[in-house]
Amino acid sequence: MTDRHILTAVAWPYANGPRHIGHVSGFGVPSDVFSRFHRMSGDQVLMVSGTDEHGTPITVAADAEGITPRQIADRNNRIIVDDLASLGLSYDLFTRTTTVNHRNVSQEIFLGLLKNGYVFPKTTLGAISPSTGRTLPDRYIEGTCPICGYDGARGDQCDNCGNQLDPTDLINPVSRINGETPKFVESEHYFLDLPAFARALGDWLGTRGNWRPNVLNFSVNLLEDLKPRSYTRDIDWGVPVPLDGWRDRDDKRIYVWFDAVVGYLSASIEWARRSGDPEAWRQWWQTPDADAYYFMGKDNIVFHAEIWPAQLLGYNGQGDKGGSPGSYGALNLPTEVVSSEFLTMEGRKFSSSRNVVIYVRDFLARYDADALRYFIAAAGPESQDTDFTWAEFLRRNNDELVAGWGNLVNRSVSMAAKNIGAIPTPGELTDADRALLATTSGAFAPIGDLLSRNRQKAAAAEAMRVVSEANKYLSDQAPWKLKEDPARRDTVLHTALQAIKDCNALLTPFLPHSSQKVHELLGGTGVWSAAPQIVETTDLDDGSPYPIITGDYAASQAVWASTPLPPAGTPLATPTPVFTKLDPSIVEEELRR
Ligand code: MET
Repeated sequence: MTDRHILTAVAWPYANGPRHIGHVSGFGVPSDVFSRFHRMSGDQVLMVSGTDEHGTPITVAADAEGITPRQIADRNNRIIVDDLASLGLSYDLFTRTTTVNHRNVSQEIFLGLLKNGYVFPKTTLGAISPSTGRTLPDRYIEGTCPICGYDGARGDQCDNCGNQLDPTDLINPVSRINGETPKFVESEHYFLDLPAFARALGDWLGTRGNWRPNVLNFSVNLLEDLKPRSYTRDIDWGVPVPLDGWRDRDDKRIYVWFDAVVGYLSASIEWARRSGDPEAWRQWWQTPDADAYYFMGKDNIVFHAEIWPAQLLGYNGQGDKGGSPGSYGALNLPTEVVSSEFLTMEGRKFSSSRNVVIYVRDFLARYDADALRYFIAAAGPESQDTDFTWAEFLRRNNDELVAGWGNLVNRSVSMAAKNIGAIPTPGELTDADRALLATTSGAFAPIGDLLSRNRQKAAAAEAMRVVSEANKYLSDQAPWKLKEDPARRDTVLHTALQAIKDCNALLTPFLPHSSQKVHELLGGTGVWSAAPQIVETTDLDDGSPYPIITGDYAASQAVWASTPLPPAGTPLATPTPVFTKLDPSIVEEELRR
């Protein structure tokens, strides 16, 4: 184990429905590849997230179904937990924002900001529906964006230019629920004084030169137009505002985004409380050399590169008004906001309402989790918008996983099992043998460097290049032609199996499920790469039941280095294929679906 503490902070999926493969290509697979790589390197990773359960879409869904927001959240939390665990995402804790712990931590951050003067009260105009008299949530107001002129902008954000908006900013606002023009009435709110952080945010971003350029540029541009943002909303579902006269009101809550980002901290605290050392979270949040990497799709950048850092700076007393840290003490800012771009599907934007969508669970009902993980890592939207096509998914699966990696494993282990029935005894190595082993064992450093910088596409491509070197070695040495020279045949097979062991470690962050199988095919026993577990548990404070994702990842044997095969003579069985070859007919079939 190293002393390096790495927080993997994964965006919290919104609990208004099941997640599709576009979602998991943004926050999911990249964060898991990163965490698994660092755990293999011996670093102390804490990977946290949960379902984001407050906010208006959930109240609107609840109204539509005639059930409570909590019932909607409970149902979708469970679906999302199942999906993410099935994908093998190795959260130390995947929780939810409706816990008492999360409420308390969110309120502490608000109070710390208030104490330092970064949150202030102000009366503003809030939208209500003239026909019902009810508050009209920001997202349910649509109009023309005053910044870019896009005419489908919403009251909270313009999806075209990415700027945050207030409903009163919109030109020609209308209700998306019934088309009427909203009425704006006075309403008291608290605001986060973002302009007071312009200098501190600028200084911080000025030290972030190794971020992806598009993420950094976008974040720096946000600083040009910092305005106070409403910290509270007229809504009855969310974290109560922890002030006398506000706490018990059922029409004011903290804005969903301002509690959701606090989730990274509250989940770390919940994890520590569950681990039996309630202070353990501090190692990831308060030691100066701890790192925190935040993973998300690009529509979330503003909240992670501006709002959350501002909340942290204000809580720490590091904005223009100074101040002192709240009762937790000063908290670390993000090391990096790792944002991916968008995944489209067969040339179109994902849309649940227009049925342009592939839900994670539907995908996993028909295909292996590792096949999807590999596609996302090798061909996903890492730094530009990328199209998912079934034809490309089929090609990556059949050519790279099955014919490339799977075939190397299958033919080598088959030959050793058939001829020797065990790990062979190697004789003296030739130059060709040594060259292959130098290639595979030498690949950990450069691929590790790519993974530590989240260049996962390049890392996956390089790992597959090493696999093809091993395939070439096997074809060149042709152990099947060495019947007359069993000693040399055994040396070639031993070399190939050792190369496979190295390649398997290199591919483990991408392919945790199949790497366990390959480990066993090579005569290994025990856990190679631990899988996440769903555990039915209860709220630490109020006892209500919910499922979490957690895992004993320290039980994994996988390390980021070349490790020797089991001793010669360890029995090997005839392998079953590690990957499933897909019939080209699935492309037509899926396109019809
Ligand atoms: N719920 C948000 C989304 O799905 C992410 C929140 S991250 C704190 O975009």
